[in-house]
Amino acid sequence: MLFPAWARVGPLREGAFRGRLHDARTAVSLGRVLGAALVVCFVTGLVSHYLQQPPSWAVNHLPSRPSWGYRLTQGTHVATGIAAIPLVLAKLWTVYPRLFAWPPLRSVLHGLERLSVLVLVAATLLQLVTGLLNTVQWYPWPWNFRPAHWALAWVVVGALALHIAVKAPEIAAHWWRRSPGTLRLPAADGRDRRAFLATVGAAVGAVTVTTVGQSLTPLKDLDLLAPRHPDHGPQHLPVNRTAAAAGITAARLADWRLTVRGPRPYELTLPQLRALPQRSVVLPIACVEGWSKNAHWSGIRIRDLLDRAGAPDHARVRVVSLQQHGAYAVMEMGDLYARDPLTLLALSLNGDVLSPDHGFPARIIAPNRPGVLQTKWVTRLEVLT
Ligand SMILES: Nc1nc2c(c(=O)[nH]1)N[C@H]1C(S)=C(S)[C@@H](COP(=O)(O)O)O[C@H]1N2
Ligand SMILES: [Mo]
Repeated sequence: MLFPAWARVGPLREGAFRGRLHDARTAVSLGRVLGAALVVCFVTGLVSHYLQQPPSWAVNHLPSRPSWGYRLTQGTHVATGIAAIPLVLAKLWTVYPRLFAWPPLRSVLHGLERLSVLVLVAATLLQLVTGLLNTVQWYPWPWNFRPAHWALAWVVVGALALHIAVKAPEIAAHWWRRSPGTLRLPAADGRDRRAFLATVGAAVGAVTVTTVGQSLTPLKDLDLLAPRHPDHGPQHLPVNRTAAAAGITAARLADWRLTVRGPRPYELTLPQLRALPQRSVVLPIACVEGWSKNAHWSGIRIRDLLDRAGAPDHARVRVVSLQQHGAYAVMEMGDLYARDPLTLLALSLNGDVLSPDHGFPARIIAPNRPGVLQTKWVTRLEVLT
């Protein structure tokens, strides 16, 4: 006998878990909301990945509209990820007695199913926790966050799809409160379940309401837990990396000029840039970490700067910052962004000259673009053909 009866002790005992909420109906009620949150989080994560790091063939096809697109998708990504944390904890509480199912292994197929659940639980917990820590820019692990978050996302959806497929009959049987053919549940059970689900709903509501204001600005006054508050920062806009943190010093700005490389290269000083036709736009900074806010920007259209350099219509642009180290010192944008009339080399923010922390003397602001690509302290544009 593979699993002798005497080994059936502690939580492995028959009837060790008597709670009536550890049942399939509760698991399905929670699972479908959790599943929806994870799918929305996954899809918005894909959007973020491709906007930030497109494969080379896609660079010139990334849409620069709607201008608020990334603000919406990334705000949703972070909000659904945060909401999924209490949901996943409640779901695990509901089903954990199954960890002690007897016998532990019924067949090879049963073993594989248990293994897939282990992968699903481990990957989901790791993904949600590291994602949450990323929103506060805390990386207490040795690997690079972004590629790991990307790879793990596929593990989570793959394991989730398998889980839903394996459980499809059970999900279908418990989808409705009273499935045809099943016994009517005792009233007390229904009441307990409603109380439990209401508590989980309250927890989801609490974490959402206290964080979503970082991006959904009408709720900004309730934003008690998010790392950034939309109103806190110079010129009424939060700052992710300060000039000091990026190594931008007064000495390095002393003889600043904008260099444009292309078929007809040129250089412009700040007074010369200010003398060019200025445009004003309202566009958000939408940080990948979940905060976002609209602001008024003015400066010179990138397309005007490119035309002056004799750039062909389909040219991409490389934007180089004065910042010397770090992933955001250099960025590229495709032609749809570069040609969009809203894309500026901004010199001013909310009516004043850019503050040092917002990228003085010049920064990029473009529609539907992850914050990480809104390069600050721009020193050079390179036409790429
Ligand atoms: N050169 C450079 N530009 C940068 C960054 C940076 O670290 N270095 N951070 C980016 C990030 S992550 C965001 S969200 C925006 C924030 O712009 P803000 O600080 O003006 O709000 O700037 C982007 N531009
Ligand atoms: Mo950001």
